[in-house]
Amino acid sequence: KISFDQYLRHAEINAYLDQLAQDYPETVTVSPIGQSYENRSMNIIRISSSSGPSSKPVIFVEAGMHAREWISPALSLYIINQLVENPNNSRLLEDIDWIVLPSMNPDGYEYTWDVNRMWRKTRSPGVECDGVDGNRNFGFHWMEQGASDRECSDSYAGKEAFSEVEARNLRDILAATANISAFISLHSYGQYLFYPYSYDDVVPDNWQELRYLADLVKDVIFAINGTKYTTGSSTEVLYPAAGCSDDWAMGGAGIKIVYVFELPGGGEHGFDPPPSRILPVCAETWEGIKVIADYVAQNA
Ligand code: 0X9
Ligand code: ZN
Repeated sequence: KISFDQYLRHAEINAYLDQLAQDYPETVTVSPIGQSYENRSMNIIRISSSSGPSSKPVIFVEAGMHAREWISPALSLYIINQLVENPNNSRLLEDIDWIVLPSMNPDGYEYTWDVNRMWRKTRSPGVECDGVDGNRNFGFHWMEQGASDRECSDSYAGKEAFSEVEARNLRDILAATANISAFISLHSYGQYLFYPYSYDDVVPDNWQELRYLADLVKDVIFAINGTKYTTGSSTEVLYPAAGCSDDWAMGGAGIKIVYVFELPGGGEHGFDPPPSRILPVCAETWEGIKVIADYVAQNA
């Protein structure tokens, strides 16, 4: 049984997914999308009320891109837990299939447990410094702005677009999955809800829809505990950053509803909210995620 009073190691995350696949074989499928640089298995969980093929719209959730942002995988597990183990949420499976990738950067994540709590990047070796910022490595307007060509930078974009196997694994599963209506990337921290694009000061054709829905999410989250989110394209409200997975999801994979959550911070460095904060942050954000789900169910 999962409890949200502690953060889990990569192996424990995968063990939880496997447990669910065993306990709920009619709704849950767990499959590897590939391995990390250090050969850890990157698993997705598909949650669907229709076993076998389905033509429902899919919501795809990606977590753990940045190793130190521990609240991100934690929230992805909470989403899975709510969808699979809370019967009150069965309506969320009526019109939607869910796919969650809880551990986008397993090597970096384990490194934050064992060696350096503030590690952000992947762990592929470099000459001067190791690792690439996965969220600068995607091949849509790669390296144009807000990314670094210096190995030792925390926003090092890599030698080339998709140099990182983890980014290629996500790219390939997005391409291989039909009917993805929404893509949600979970990060921390800052209480932002971004929609694309982040490579430059441009917005997609449907920016008004994205803005409207972002503001609904923001209001619902605020109503719970007064947590204030800022909404907008990340270029306009934070900074430009080319090569992010959300820009790829929209510009490369053609997904129309795309968001990045920058979850609330905590702890000494902002990236380490104490375990007692896991549950409140997950619970309030889940209310926002459900707003996106209802919108997708009605409009996809
Ligand atoms: O810099 C990033 O990759 C993200 N911030 S974080 O503190 N989690 O590292 C912001 C991403 C930029 N915005 C979008 N991808 N939309
Ligand atoms: Zn991040």
